[in-house]
Amino acid sequence: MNRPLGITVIRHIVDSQRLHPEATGDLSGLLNELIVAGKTISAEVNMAGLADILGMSGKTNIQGEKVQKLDEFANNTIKKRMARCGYLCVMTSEEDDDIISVKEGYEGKYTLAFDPLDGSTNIDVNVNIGTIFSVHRRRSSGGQGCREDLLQKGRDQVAAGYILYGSSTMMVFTTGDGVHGFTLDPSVGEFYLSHPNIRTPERSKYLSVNEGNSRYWPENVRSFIDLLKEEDEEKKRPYSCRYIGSLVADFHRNLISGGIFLYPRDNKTAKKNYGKLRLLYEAAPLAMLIEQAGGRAITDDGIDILDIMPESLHQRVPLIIGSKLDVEEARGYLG
Ligand code: AHM
Ligand code: MG
Repeated sequence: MNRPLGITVIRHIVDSQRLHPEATGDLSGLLNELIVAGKTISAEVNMAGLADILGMSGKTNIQGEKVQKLDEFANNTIKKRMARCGYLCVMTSEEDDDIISVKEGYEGKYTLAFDPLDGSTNIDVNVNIGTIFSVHRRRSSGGQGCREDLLQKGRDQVAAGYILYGSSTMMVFTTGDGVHGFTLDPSVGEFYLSHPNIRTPERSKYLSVNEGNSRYWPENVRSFIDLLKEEDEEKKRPYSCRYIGSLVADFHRNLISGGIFLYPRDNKTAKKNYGKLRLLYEAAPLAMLIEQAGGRAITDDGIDILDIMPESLHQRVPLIIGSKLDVEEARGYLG
């Protein structure tokens, strides 16, 4: 990549803002703060494997500070940074039970929902993890925001995206003008545009599902997944199976290469009767991204994820997301 000529994420955001003369710059400012938080988390994630070697995995690190677990670190980094960015009125995190207030005097017009470190079971084994975010415009007027500001349909998101900590760190986001991907050059500390206007293939290449749960799935889900594994020359089936167990990483691979990811409801536990994944922190932001890239996201009974009105902050939802033709086939089959 030619660095001096590369388009940085900030330049891309500012250029996009120029297309909207009515924009105040607040959304650009908010994204900029998220980028800084993402870079901070990325640096820490890259050090995670060294923690033991450097003797920092105990209770205190060499500076005498308490060492936090990586997911706590990510959560605190975003909360602290965003609470005084001046663009938000309230936040919610997958890691916190209740809404998160912003600093008094710094209230702004947007809300933020985030999963600080998705795929956290993969942290200790050096497998890709990521931060997912979702931004809405507030509904209340002035002062601190409230729960109702956060309980909005995915369809009304003004921005959504993720930062993936993988073989390289990538930021992928949309503000409703397509999906764009940026790769972090760690030697410069800048994200450069590497994947402009991502379009996901219409037909899947990969099938991503936790087959270990198959005995607990509803019968129609099980037979639909069996169908994806049957030979079909025209649809190039059976699809290859790929399942990382980090939604953000499974999603990213399928976004680029084409794929269908399913986390249906199961009858293993009462909780998972609604699926495992969370509407506000996982399903809705990824649904906005996939629709912007030409794909689809639905529940296992055929409802568009973006049309679901959330009732609670940590609501779970069965999720089928990915290439348009396969997700529409699922809708026809299951809906
Ligand atoms: P997390 O946010 O606590 O990490 O949990 C969500 C993760 C997703 O990233 C992933 O798709 C899913 O859980 C994997 O679940 P399972 O191990 O049941 O297949
Ligand atoms: Mg998660």
